[in-house]
Amino acid sequence: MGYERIGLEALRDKVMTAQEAAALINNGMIVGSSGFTRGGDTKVVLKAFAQRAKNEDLKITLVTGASLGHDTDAELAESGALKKRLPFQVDTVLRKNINTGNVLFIDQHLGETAEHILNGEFKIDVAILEVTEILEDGSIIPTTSVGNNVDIAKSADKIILEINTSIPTAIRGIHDIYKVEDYGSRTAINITSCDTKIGTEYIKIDPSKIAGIVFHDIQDMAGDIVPADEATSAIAKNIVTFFEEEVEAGRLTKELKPLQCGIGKVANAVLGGLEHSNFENLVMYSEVLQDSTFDLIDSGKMNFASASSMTVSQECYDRVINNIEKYKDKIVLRPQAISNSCEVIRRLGIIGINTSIECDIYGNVNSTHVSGTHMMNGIGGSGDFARNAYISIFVTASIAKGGNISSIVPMVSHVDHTEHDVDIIVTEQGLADLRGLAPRERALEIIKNCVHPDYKEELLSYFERACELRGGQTPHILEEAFSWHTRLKETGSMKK
Ligand code: 0RQ
Repeated sequence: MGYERIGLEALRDKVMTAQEAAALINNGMIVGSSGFTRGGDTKVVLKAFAQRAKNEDLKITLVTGASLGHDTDAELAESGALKKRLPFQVDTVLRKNINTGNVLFIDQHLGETAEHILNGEFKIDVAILEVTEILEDGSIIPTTSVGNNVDIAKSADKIILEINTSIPTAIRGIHDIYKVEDYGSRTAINITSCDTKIGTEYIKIDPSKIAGIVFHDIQDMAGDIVPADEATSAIAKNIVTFFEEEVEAGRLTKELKPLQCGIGKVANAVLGGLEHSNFENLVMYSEVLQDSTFDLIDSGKMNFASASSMTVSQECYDRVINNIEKYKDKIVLRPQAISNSCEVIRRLGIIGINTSIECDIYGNVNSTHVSGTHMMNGIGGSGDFARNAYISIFVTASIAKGGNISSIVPMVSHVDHTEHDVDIIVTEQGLADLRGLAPRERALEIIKNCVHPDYKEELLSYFERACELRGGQTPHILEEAFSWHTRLKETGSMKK
């Protein structure tokens, strides 16, 4: 049944069922699990715990790398097993529970969670980690993500390992495990290009902490690939044109700079747009590898991609996992404390492309809260990259919900990324280059280039009246600033 994957033979009597492993988790515990946007999530123990919680009064705090697949978050939320969840999620059932206040949610920069674990805010009681094998000294090899596994394992009192036999042990060598030292003895994270490796192929853990080993052969849940539509294709085209102009102006070369791209249909369309462009020898320093990354690698456009996880369609998953040797010198998976390290992002000079729910006339961006109150997914790594990128780009369709919502509003109803961190805003209407512009100039650039025609006149009128009536560095009419959101609430549309 895969016992040869347990190199440290003394551990073989720790093999148990998912139900037996779930029984090691007690009410009130802080549980850390592997998993980052579906990649490398634990697949059986948390689900068994959700089943247990249907009949027992059990609530845990769950810390992961990012979101989980296989409806695990939904099952935990539905059975009432979650007291608190961090640092990211994308599940509709969990989202509902967060927004009704049933589950408390900490929306956290993904690059910072490890710090919060290590400084003791979230001392992990039980870690559950997916691995491909346990080596002779008890070290472990992660699967399709690294996430916060290193720090979760270090903090945990007990460790449960899920050995996923569907993943070939040949995946060993794809990870670069580096542990940031404690403050006081911390040195530079010496990554000077996307393909620099500074660590080991395995995560070193204390084998005496291993309390249970569970086998399964369940693949990662496949990512949904939403094909590019008119709006996302136009956004991608606007970005490619911008890159071409930057090359012409001598600020970028045909290799561009290391790319970071958020997840979702816009991100995939943007990277897809590069496949048919003149850019070459591209590299990526991001947090998630998506289908478009592997398409760029296979077409010879991209030389190397670094991230913390891979989240791809079934077709792409099979292509990569069954040909893992082919990709070993083209990709690396790192702990998210490294993939999202501000120090490394700033050093490499990254072009960060992330998505907003709405942005305002000055370039403040809301990526997380619908109408200022309701959580969508979370900030994810977008803040780690936006704040430190060489060029920070935010993309959004200019309208949502059939045109009843303008994604460009007088004032954002929640701020994730301030105007100080946002260089470029792109919609299907056009691109606003905000570099070197003061707030009053930024407003005109955004209104001129990005706003949907249905909302342009009213937004310009708002800005002009704000300048005239109130003035200031960043003119606003505060009693009117959220009138578009209140109109949406009252009438179902932001339109007058
Ligand atoms: O709702 O699904 O009900 O139709 O928001 O919007 O246009 O499908 O776009 O899937 O790329 O998601 C910002 C949420 C965009 C995502 C966000 C509604 C819209 C739709 C989704 P429906 P789209 P996407 C990498 C970096 C933050 C984290 C991040 C996200 C739904 O990209 O979570 O970037 N990003 N992390 O109708 C109300 C508006 C709206 C709106 C769109 N203004 N008001 N609803 N929608 N605009 C990932 C990690 O770090 C792991």
